[in-house]
Amino acid sequence: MPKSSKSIAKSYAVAQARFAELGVDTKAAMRALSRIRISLHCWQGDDVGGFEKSGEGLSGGIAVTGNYPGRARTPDELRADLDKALSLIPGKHRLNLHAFYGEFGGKKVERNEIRPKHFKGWIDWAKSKGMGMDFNPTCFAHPMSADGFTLSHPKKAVRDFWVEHCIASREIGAAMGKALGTPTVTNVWIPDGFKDTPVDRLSPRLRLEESLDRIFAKKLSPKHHLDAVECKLFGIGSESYVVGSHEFYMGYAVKNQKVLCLDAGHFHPTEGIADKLSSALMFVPEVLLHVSRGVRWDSDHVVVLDDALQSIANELVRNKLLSRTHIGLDFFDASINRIAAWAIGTRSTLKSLLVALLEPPALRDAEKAGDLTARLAWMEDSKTLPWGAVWDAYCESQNVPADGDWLAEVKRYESAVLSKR
Ligand code: RNT
Ligand code: ZN
Repeated sequence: MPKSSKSIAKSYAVAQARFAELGVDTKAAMRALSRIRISLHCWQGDDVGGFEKSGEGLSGGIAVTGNYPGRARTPDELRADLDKALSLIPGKHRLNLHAFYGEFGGKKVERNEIRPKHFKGWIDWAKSKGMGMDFNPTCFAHPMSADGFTLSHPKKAVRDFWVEHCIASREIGAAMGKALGTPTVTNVWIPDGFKDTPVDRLSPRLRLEESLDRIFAKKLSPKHHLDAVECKLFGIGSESYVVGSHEFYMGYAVKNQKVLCLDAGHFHPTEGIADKLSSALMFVPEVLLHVSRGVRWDSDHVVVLDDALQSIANELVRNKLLSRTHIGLDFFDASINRIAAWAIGTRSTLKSLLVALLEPPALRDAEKAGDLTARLAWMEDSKTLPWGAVWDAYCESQNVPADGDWLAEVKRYESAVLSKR
C-alpha cells in the first residue's frame, strides 16, 4: 500500500514542528532543494555503450558488470527510460550526455567529425522538458585509444585526432547551451596512463597540457558553455601512472580558470572529495562533481546515502558553495534494474542535500563557542531527526512517489517495456 497523502501530511507536521523547535525552517529547505539541479548521466541506461554500433567494447580502464535484462539499445529507448527515471525523481534536473550517444542515422561518423546536428534529437528532447544539458567528449572505446593514450599520445597524429574530437565536443556543448538557455559543462576525461611503472612521467604531461591548450584556444561564451577537466588516480590497465592526475588538473584548472571535476571514485580508497571543495573553490571558479561510489576501487557503484555522500552535501550547503558547483552523477551498474539505479542514486544525492539543508544551527553555534563536546553530540543527535518525513512531503509536492512507493512504478515499467526488449 502506498503512503496516503494524509499520512505523509501528518508525519510532516510533526517533523516540521520538531525542526522549528531547533530553528530550522523545513519549507525554506524544500524550496532550496527544488532549485538544485542534478545532471543525470545517460550512460547508466545502457552500460556505457553509446550508439556508434562500432562493435568496440568499453575500454579506458572503466568497467560495467552485470547483465540485467532491458538495456536501452536506441536513443528512443534511452529517452523513454530517462523519462521514467525522471518521473521518480523530485525536482527539475539536467541530462549529461557522452559524445558517442549522438544520433548518426546508421552512418559511420568519425569522432572528430561529430557536429551539433547529431545531437538535435537530444537537444529537442531536453528543450521539451525545460532541462539543461551537459556534455563529454568520448576518448575511449575507439581504435585510436586502443593503446591507452589519447591527448598525451606520443604520436602527433593520434593527439590531433583527439584534439579535434574535443574541439568538436566543445562546439556541440556550446550549441546545446545556446539552444537550452543554460550553460553546458563539457567535461574532458581521458584514460591515458601506464599499467606499469613509467620512466618518464613528465613528457606525457607536457603533451597533455599542450593538447588541452589547443582544445581550449577558442574562447566560448560562458553564457553557453563551460570547460571542465577530470582527474584520476588509477584505472584498470593504468594502475601505476595516470597522466591526468589530481595535481596535474588542479594546477591546470587554477592556471587556466577552468571548472575542476572531482569524481568521488578517483582518489585513494579512504580519501573523500568533501574536504577538497572548500580549498579547490578558493582557487578555481567552479567545480563539477561526479558523485559516485567506489567499493574497494573506482567501481562506480550506485550512489547511496553514506557518510561520504553526506559529507559532500554538508560542505556544499555549509559553505554556500552550491551556486559554484555542478552536481553530476557517475555510476553504472548492470546487475540491477537500470532505471531503479538512476532513481536510487539521484534520490540519495537529493536526500543528502536535504539533510544538509535541515542542519540545526546548534552544530555551528557549538563550534563557534568552542564547545567541541556539544558539536559532536549535536552531529550525532541530528542524525535521528525526522527528515524522512520532510523528504516524503517534498516528493509529494513535486508529484513524485515517496520512499517505499516508487519501486512499484519501476516494476510496472519493467514488465510492460523492459522485458519486451
Ligand atoms: C572514468 C571517469 C569518467 C567516466 C565517464 C563515462 O573513470 O569517471 O567520468 O566514468 O565519462
Ligand atoms: Zn567520472
